Amino acid sequence: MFETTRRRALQALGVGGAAAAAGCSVQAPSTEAAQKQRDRVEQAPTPSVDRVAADPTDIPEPIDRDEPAEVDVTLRPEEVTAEVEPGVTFDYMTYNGQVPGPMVRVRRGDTVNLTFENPSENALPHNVDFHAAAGPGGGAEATMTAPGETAHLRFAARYPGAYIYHCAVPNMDMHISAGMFGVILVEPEAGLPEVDQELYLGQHELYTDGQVGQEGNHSFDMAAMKAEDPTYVVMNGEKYAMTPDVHGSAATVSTGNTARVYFVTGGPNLTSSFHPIGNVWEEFWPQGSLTTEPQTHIQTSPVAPGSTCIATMEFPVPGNFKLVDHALSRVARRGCLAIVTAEGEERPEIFDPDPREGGGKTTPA
Ligand SMILES: [Cu+2]
Repeated sequence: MFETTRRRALQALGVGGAAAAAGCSVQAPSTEAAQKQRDRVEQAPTPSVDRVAADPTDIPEPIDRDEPAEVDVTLRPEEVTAEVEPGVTFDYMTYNGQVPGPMVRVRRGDTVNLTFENPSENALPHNVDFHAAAGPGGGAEATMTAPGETAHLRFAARYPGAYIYHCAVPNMDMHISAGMFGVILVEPEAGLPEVDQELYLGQHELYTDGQVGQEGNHSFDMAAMKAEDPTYVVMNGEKYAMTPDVHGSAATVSTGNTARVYFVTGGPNLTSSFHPIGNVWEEFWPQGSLTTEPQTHIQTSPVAPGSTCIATMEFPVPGNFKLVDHALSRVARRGCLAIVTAEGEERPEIFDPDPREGGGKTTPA
């Protein structure tokens, strides 16, 4: 009965059936047509939220218990209009109004009781596929909801690591590109080593009918997505979101601190070459799997769409440390950057930017 009702609701919204599943209802315009389209962005509406960028320090407390527990989690797919950068708006799809969606934290052996509420104000059906859930679709079918519906899912967190969750409706690439991805961290039974700072960052691509920086409302561009030709590549949903000039550094730490970064590539298409400029990943857990020993002193590592990494960094000297995708045109041209600021004493024995007596730079005589 419920299945039938839901299917009817989805069909009414034009998303049921094989055509939607194949994503073939949208014709790809020619490059010239796409260019013309890109010159015609609409005037920007008033954003419905102040910011869509998740606070990288908004992470649940480390788990402090020795027994399994039932953990209640509520996810709400929220369709919001927000700025990608000043003067440029985009209609995002999010979990709980932020990109990436809220970080969920459980312990191996816990049971997750998920409530999935699709608000009636939404226009589209949504769901969630947890890579940490062992079961069909990671829960996608169980949580498939039309606006106004609520679904429930229960699953055991059986393997330790950081795992992506993401929307998996038939137009899943579009929904992920509009912002629908996040991380569930399943801590090992023994917990994780204590660190001074934890950070949560997510990279993904926005495919729009505008150019980078072109003021107005950018609409989603299906042809650009199909061609894997993004307008913006961003961390936490907005151009240079977590830098001092926008929402502030992802974090400010003290020299001597250790930070642990939970990083997810939502994609839907581009692999991140994740790198900390002026640093290395002291410890690096590929794919976010905590079953293995970490790699050490890693400079740049691929993080594929639909995957994560866990990485620690140390700050022996002060300064701004840029976390980037080392496919650097995405940083210089498309907005993919976060900064961690370290404050403390200079240590010239480690790094001395001006070692000559008297200082200054020299030019040939
Ligand atoms: Cu969705």
